[in-house]
Amino acid sequence: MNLAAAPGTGPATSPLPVVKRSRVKTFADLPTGRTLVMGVLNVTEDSFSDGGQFLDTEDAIKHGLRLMYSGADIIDVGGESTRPGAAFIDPELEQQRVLPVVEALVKAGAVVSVDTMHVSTARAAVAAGAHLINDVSGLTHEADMPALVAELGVPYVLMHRRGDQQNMNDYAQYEDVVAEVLSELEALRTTFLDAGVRPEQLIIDPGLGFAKEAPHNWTLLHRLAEFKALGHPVLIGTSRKRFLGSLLSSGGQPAAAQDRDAATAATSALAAAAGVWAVRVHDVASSHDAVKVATAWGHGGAGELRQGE
Ligand code: PMM
Repeated sequence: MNLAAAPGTGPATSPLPVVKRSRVKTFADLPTGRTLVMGVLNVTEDSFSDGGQFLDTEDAIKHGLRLMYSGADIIDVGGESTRPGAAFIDPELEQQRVLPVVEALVKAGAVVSVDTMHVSTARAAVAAGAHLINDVSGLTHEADMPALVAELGVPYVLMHRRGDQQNMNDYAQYEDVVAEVLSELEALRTTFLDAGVRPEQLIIDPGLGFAKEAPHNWTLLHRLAEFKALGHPVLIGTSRKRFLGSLLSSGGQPAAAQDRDAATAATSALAAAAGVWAVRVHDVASSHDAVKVATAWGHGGAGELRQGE
């Protein structure tokens, strides 16, 4: 397949940006002394905050490089919108969108994750150099995912969700959101371990905004320690989400998605102080600063941050 010429990835004649080859990074190269910043790169037409901006392959690669130079530790490349009500897309089209971007960013020296619910896309992205799989399906989509993760041996983000992008809001009903999300994640974890996945491969995500209303999201954020207690690294995604828009609303109108980055950075600082492994954000620079502040605060003056950390 000629990925550069694939439909939905830009005109066949448009040359891709020249990407200087850097030393290819591995997952083990990621810093360990602080919370990591994962930059969001949606190669989609309809993601709620940046849909349509980076559908063209060249624009997507350029934005990925911008995220990298802004301090992203990981670039999360997705080709299918997961916002409530989004249409399902064919994994073939998803691959046409994400694979050339994954390849180019890996070549440029980025650690790359692929945000996908599809086994075929996860497999192809890892073959193209992706270092981890970020699956928001909560295993509601493709039952073969645990077998693939066991086979590939790569890190995998296990996120909590109920239902799919078309009906998940109907399932945002909990008696005790923390207890229920934890027990549903534990059941999923068992499925992965039974399939042969090693515990060290799993990264846990409570899935903020996925079958959750604003009060659920705030309760989950308030009690991140209980997710850390599962014994895996924890990832959270608050970036520009609806619950931040409602918090910042004025005159009865939620704040626009692009006006939620300061609030996102505040959640990054608090999540870093709570010891999460990574925050997934659109505006990398502000969250990178936020994480640095939280780390320095946590050290209480004992030990300097190394350059670049
Ligand atoms: N949120 C979105 C997409 N992918 N992945 C993980 N692990 N956690 C999240 O919270 C998450 C995600 C939706 O946000 P977007 O449409 O702005 O990418």
